[in-house]
Amino acid sequence: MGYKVGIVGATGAVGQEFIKLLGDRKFPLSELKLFASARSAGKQVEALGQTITIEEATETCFEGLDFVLFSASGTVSKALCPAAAKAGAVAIDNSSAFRMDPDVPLVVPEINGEAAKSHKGIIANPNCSTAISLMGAYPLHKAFGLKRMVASTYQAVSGTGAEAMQELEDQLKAWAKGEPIEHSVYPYQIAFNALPHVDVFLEDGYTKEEMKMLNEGRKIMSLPDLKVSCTCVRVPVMRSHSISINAEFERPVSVEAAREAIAAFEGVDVVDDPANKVYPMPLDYAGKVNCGVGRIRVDSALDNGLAFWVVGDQLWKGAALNAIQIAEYLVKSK
Ligand code: 2RA
Repeated sequence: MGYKVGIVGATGAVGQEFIKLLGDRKFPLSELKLFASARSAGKQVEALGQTITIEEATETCFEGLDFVLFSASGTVSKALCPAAAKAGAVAIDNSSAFRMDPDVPLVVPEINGEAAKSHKGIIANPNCSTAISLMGAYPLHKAFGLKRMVASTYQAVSGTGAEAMQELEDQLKAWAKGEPIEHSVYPYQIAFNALPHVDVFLEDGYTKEEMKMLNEGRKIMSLPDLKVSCTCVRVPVMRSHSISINAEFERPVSVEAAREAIAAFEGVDVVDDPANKVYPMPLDYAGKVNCGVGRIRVDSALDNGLAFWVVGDQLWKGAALNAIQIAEYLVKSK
């Protein structure tokens, strides 16, 4: 049996990865429809061996579809996910629009896949740095009982989209030619820099991105009392996010038991032999399905503490792959 799938935001960085991954993973497709803004409507693109005309995403374009994968703005998702659900499709939304809605499951399939089955037409995909972080933190929670996390992210420009990826490339080329480096996507030049500013600042000094780690982490892991303090930093990396985590647990920890717990968890690899310079790095994880965890060590600054480093492809596990894995989970559950 094949499924009719629509993609809203088909021309964006994540939208392009949706198309690639549906093909690479041989998702059982009977029809693929591509939707974008009016500006892109009418363009023809080659996708999965067929020429597809991009349609404008409207409230009436979802009839007959089984799944609609969204990676557009929160405004677009708020307007169109309900319409997709009303048309009988399952809307899997990569924006933050519905993540904290009590009626919308927020899902990382390896962690709380079952929650996807309780959907009422919309399923939320977590924020990229949250999904990647939890691929390291959750197996350790299962082993030792997670109480508190301090996380520092090193986020790739792909998290901002294709325009930011292009800007970083242009800045590096300008530098190589000795030309002036211009910037427009971020408040400052990103090449050779690090910006402690991802998303909007809130009154308490944290950013919305930093609060996602707390709020989404609590919902996905069903840990309402989990404490998280996060600092999100944009770095001149093209595609994969990295996160440094210091975590405190209920029960005594050991590096050996931590490595075993992570190795036993689906979707994440232990990459941890620092004496031989073996640890996960963003360049190694671009285009990888799994996330990698390394630099695992006892954190003596905490009771039952572990420090570790998680790396994952922001466009894949941080966005497009996780959404498609949710659809795969529902298909397998039928
Ligand atoms: C970012 N988490 O990295 C946001 C969106 N992917 O910019």
